[in-house]
Amino acid sequence: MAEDRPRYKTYDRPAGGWGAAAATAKVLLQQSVVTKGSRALVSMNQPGGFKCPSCAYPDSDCKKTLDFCENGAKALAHEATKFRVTREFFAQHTVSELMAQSDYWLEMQGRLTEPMRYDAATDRYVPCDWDSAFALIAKHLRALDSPHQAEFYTSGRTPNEAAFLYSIFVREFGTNNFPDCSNMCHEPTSRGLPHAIGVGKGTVVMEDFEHAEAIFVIGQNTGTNAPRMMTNLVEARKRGVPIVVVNPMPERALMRFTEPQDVVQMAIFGSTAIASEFVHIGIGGDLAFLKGMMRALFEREAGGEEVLDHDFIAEHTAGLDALRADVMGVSWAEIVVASGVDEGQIRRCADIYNASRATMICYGMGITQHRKSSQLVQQIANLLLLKGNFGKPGAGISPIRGHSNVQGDRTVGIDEKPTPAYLDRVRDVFGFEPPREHGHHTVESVAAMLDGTAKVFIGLGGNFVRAVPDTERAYAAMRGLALTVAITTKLNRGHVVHGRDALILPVIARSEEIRTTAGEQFITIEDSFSNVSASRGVLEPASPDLLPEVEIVCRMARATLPDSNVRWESYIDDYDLIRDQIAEVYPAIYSDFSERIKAPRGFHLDIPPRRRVWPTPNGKANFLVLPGLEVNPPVDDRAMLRLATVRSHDQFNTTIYSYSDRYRGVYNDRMVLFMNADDRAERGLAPQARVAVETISGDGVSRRVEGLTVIDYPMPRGSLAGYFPELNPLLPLDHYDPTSGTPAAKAIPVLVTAA
Ligand SMILES: Nc1nc2c(c(=O)[nH]1)N[C@H]1C(S)=C(S)[C@@H](COP(=O)(O)OP(=O)(O)OC[C@H]3O[C@@H](n4cnc5c(=O)[nH]c(N)nc54)[C@H](O)[C@@H]3O)O[C@H]1N2
Ligand SMILES: Nc1nc2c(c(=O)[nH]1)N[C@H]1C(S)=C(S)[C@@H](COP(=O)(O)OP(=O)(O)OC[C@H]3O[C@@H](n4cnc5c(=O)[nH]c(N)nc54)[C@H](O)[C@@H]3O)O[C@H]1N2
Ligand SMILES: [Mo]
Repeated sequence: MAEDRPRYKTYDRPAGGWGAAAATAKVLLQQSVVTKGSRALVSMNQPGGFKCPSCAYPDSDCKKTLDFCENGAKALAHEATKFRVTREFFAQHTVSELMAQSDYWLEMQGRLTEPMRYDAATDRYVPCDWDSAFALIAKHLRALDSPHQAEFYTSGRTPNEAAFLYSIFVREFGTNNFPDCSNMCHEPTSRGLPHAIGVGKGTVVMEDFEHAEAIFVIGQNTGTNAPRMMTNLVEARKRGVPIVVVNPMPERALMRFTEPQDVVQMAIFGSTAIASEFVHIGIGGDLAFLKGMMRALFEREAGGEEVLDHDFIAEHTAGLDALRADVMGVSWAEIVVASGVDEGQIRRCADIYNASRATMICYGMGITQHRKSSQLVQQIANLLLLKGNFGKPGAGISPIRGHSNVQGDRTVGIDEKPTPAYLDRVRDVFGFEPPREHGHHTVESVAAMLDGTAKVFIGLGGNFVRAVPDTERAYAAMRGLALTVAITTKLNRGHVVHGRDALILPVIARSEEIRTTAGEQFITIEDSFSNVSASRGVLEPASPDLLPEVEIVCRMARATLPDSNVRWESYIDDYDLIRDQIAEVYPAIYSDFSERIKAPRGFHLDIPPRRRVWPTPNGKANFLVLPGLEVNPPVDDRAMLRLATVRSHDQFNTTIYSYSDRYRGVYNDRMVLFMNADDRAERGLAPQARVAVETISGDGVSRRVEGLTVIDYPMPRGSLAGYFPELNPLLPLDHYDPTSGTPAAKAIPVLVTAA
């Protein structure tokens, strides 16, 4: 069909608007859930309803009757889909056949319906009752020589209640091996920021948008990955607030946007220009850009102007002199080369920052996925501290998280490096001695599988094997395991790349009701702005044989730890009892959890820097130095290009909704490479040439992806972009930020050659 042919064409309309409305209608139709889906959307992100399963952006606090975006609607439609993966489906397809299918095809088969076990004799998944599934898990776990031979992954859609119990189960079992999707995502925020301001979370709340006088959006594709934030940006622009966008890709929604919920703007085909300043940064150029801005401020101070907040600095901070010496030690010429941005523009951005009495800096994966990401996050904090941009309305740091509960999972115990104080609480509350040695993060867990130490993998949500780096090695790693368990809603690669024994355990999804013998239960999540709120599904579960994640965790624990004194059975029925335990383990932030959660919009977890209290060892906010201008090791090859692996507008991480990426003008193709036309021509490549990409790495492993089409795109020279997860085979496992363990998925050194 001509419709399905790849097409590449500039998208010159504003993002959002009628295009978004049409896409919402289309996906409901495609999943055959127009009535059911529309009914569910009315309850999404409303008090008494359920939380969007897509991103972690908070609900609007104004009384919107509809509070969802195009991409939330896609997530919901794919969850509420009428299609089902049944035992007949598995009887019809061997696992080898399923392996040959695309990620898109696997996703489109629909919701999983009953527990299944891999049968090697027939190379098929066969039905398996829940009790036998838990018995199989227990058998494998109890057979290990050491609890550290098992890896317990969590993906960020898991609610607080299930994540908390999982962390208790795994610690009672005896390990801190908690590889987590956060390890690939905002871990640099969690590990880097505490040294600067004492917490590893953002410090802004929704109302800060109303008071901000300048907003920076760095390395984040807002219109696609946190679309509800566009409402805040549109409102800010209408108030005349300058918005500085720093990105190697001129993302459409950050240039021009039509608010789909603004009736007037929709009717008159109006739109709002978002970026008042677009900084076309080279990949990895952010450190130099931030230092350039700080240098401009220091120069003005040296010239006699008062631009820094001296009272704030004197009372609340330490380390300014060392920072100034470091920043003044790099020349403008070096800054311009390393950032790819001219001096005039950096100074202009510094002027915008200087003129604002309250600045917010929001950032995403463009900051966190480099080799020195944790320290790069600290440089953002430096810039904010210079003008006292913490603890006042409209100001602060705002990591825009990914998964809807990725932040909450970490708060309630999913942490491979738990603090001694937390472990003492667990011991006192639950009466067992938790392991003290640190466990594996995601990259370490893959390494442990490769070297044969790890034998069992349990995935609470997610699609681990497709999300991690080094696809081929990751597949080999999974296949070497004795048991893999996928606790999931939809079919994905992690089910077909599996261990010798394998289980698929299907769960009740976010939009669906949870009923237990004690009545209807709700779960809770924590959003990007640290609000904790309740989520109650409204739809009938996709199948009668699904279990809630809480029950799966409890029954896994009960089967594995028959002598446990933890009251697993009671938690299955009554989720308030779980919240009471969370309150006991975290009295400082979660006291009275069961009561406070009754407020229609939940409650906010205390973030001390909002009160200008800094839980750091010296009790101050610290200016921290990262010498030099590079966040990725230099590569001695003049033909090298830096590749960022990014999301399209039509995917949720490894879930592919369609092959198109409307705002970047790509239709029916994901095997593309966004490239500067001069970089292309320099390599003797014709427009839309077919190319191969190869990673430059010193480890002797060949990493190559073929069959990509080059698209001339406004990328800075030397910077390339392409899609995750198709390009994960190019990302070496050891190419990560050592402080956080986060793979440098935005900065893969590669060569591009004709195919
Ligand atoms: N619809 C939808 N929503 C999602 C997701 C999804 O897949 N689909 N995923 C969720 C998850 S888990 C996450 S973590 C978030 C991710 O949301 P984002 O943080 O927006 O993630 P990416 O799409 O990976 O791209 C980040 C942006 O960084 C830019 N970039 C690349 N390299 C650099 C650099 O060196 N410097 C700068 N300044 N920018 C750079 C890219 O051009 C891109 O615009 O979204 C969440 N929300
Ligand atoms: N190259 C490269 N790699 C990356 C990234 C990148 O930008 N570039 N981004 C990284 C980031 S930020 C992240 S967060 C990770 C994502 O890694 P993951 O979180 O592991 O991956 P997802 O694709 O979000 O997982 C999708 C699967 O989750 C299951 N699922 C959906 N809803 C539910 C639910 O309610 N409960 C349960 N139990 N299961 C559910 C479904 O079966 C679905 O197939 O990928 C990382 N990998
Ligand atoms: Mo993420």
